[in-house]
Amino acid sequence: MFTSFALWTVFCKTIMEDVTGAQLIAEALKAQDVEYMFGIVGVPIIEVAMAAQASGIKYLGMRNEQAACYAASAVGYLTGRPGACLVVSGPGLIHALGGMANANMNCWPVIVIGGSSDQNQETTGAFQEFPQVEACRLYSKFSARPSSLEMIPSVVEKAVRTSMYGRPGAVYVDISGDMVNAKVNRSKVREVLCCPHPPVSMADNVAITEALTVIKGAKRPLLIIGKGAAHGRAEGPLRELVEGCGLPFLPTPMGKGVLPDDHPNCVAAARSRALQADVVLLLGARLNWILHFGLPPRFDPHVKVIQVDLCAEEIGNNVRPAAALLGDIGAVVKQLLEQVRKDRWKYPADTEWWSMLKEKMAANSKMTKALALQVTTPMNYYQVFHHVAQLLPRDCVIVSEGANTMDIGRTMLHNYLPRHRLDAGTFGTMGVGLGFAIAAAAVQRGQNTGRRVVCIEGDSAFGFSGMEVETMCRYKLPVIIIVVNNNGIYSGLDAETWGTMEEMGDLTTVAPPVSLLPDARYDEVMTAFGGRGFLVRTEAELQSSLQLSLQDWERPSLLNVLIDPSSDRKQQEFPWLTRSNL
Ligand SMILES: Cc1ncc(C[n+]2csc(CCOP(=O)(O)OP(=O)(O)O)c2C)c(N)n1
Ligand SMILES: *[C@@H]1O[C@H](CO)[C@@H](O)[C@H](O)[C@H]1NC(C)=O
Ligand SMILES: [Mg+2]
Repeated sequence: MFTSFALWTVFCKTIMEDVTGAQLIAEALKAQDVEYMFGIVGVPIIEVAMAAQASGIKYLGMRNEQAACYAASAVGYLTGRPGACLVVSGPGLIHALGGMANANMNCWPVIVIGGSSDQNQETTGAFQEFPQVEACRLYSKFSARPSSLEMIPSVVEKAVRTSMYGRPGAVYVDISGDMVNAKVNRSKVREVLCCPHPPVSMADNVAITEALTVIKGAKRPLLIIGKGAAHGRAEGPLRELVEGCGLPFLPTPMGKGVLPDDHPNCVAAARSRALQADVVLLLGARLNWILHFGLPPRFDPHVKVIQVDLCAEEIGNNVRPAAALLGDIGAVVKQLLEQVRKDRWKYPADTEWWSMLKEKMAANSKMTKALALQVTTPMNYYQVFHHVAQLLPRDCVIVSEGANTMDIGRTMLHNYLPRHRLDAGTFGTMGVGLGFAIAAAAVQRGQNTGRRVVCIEGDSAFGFSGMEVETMCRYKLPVIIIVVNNNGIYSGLDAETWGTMEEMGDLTTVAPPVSLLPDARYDEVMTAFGGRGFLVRTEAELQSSLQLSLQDWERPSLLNVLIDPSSDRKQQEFPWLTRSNL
């Protein structure tokens, strides 16, 4: 009796009381199932962060808005609902633009909430005044300021919905300083329900029939699995299609793990060869620079592409498809499956194409193994990744960025689960790693998965958001950062050669632009905040420090792995097209 009376009182109070703009924003985000907010507070949005916490949203204070926005977008990719990024006016918002652009390029949902100067000071040179709604247009799918407090819940709902529906991306909601603390009677604010997951669309049946005719006529078929398939959670039907039809598949960098990298049909180890397919079933991947635009010499000039994409505007980019299947990846794959099951069609296992692919894979892995099994100090990239790969748990989330570090790591570190690889992505952005790792660690902890987040960084890549190690220490996120340290961007100088530079003249005129300080102690950045830091020079040190880090669930670790600054990768087949300067 008493309990229900107490609840009744609370209920009356909540509908009668006045609410602030800050509360409305926070409650609207919560109502839209936004679980995480990353940001940096200041005037005018401190109250928004506090209201978010009061509404039950987890707030993570970051050290730069760029990293905050990277983190919020990674939550969007990992959970399917956007994370929120909260920023102050002017420079705070400008810092977040990098994260919005990256999210838009990757097609990941994220909602940015920006405070702005008071409306009655617009055009007067107000503190941090900037045309924020206009500025965000180029970096988002939707950018608006609610016209009144009453409109906040519906504008937030529209923003969240827009970030998820169609091709996902970044959205921006502006809130002026005066709106943050202004009040309105709650009874005047219309309640807006949580927007459901995007409705599922399916391909035209005629196009499905066309696609099947092309697939069945293929001599050298290949499935390419992109991160659109990962985002669309298409792993179940995709596995059935690959296994049921006996087709070889190649994942794009973040398509890795949709099907496990050690699946017998995965031909990633013969990538160049596989791209010579005569029929490509393109699933949630774009024919952009990562896939060499679908053009020769990397692709067969007569390749028939069956393009499966959620986004109509993507169809036909660079290559006109032989069949265009517009729709949700999982749903379209199910449509294809239904047809191939009817005819019991299967690509034979004893074709020339399969033997060619298998031969090439064996040769490539032999070459990689030889590099990995060298025992030299300083180590090379292959040695480092070989030992890391042996110790990483199968279910860990791998975050990776750098040039050589990311490229070589991508081939040597396997993913076994979908959405467990986060990297520089479509936009090739350096500096994303620590924000992504923080987001992934928060999500894993929130879902109680017991899964580890391992962040493998080039020394240059690490520097972009290095101060976020403090964030990891503050929230006790047990991320393991491995800095593969070659003293520079792509390559560097050893300490001795660097020493001679100073004798050659002013360092700003003689030091190679790729150089970074030799043997920099990135491990001490981590120990400065109470995390574990390790300086690693040998294979034994690498193994023991990684094992110790994996046992510690209380705090983050950083392994500063000093490698040969001139260590490079194996010869590529098309060196003039290998954009290692990604
Ligand atoms: C935001 C941004 N700035 C600059 C670049 C250019 N860039 C490409 S890779 C890279 C860093 C590569 O060095 P490192 O992370 O140390 O990896 P390594 O190749 O040395 O292993 C840079 C600066 C970029 N991709 N993104
Ligand atoms: C809000 O509006 C309701 C309904 O009109 C009214 O009963 C209540 O007193 C108002 N609350 C305040 C704080 O003005
Ligand atoms: Mg480097």
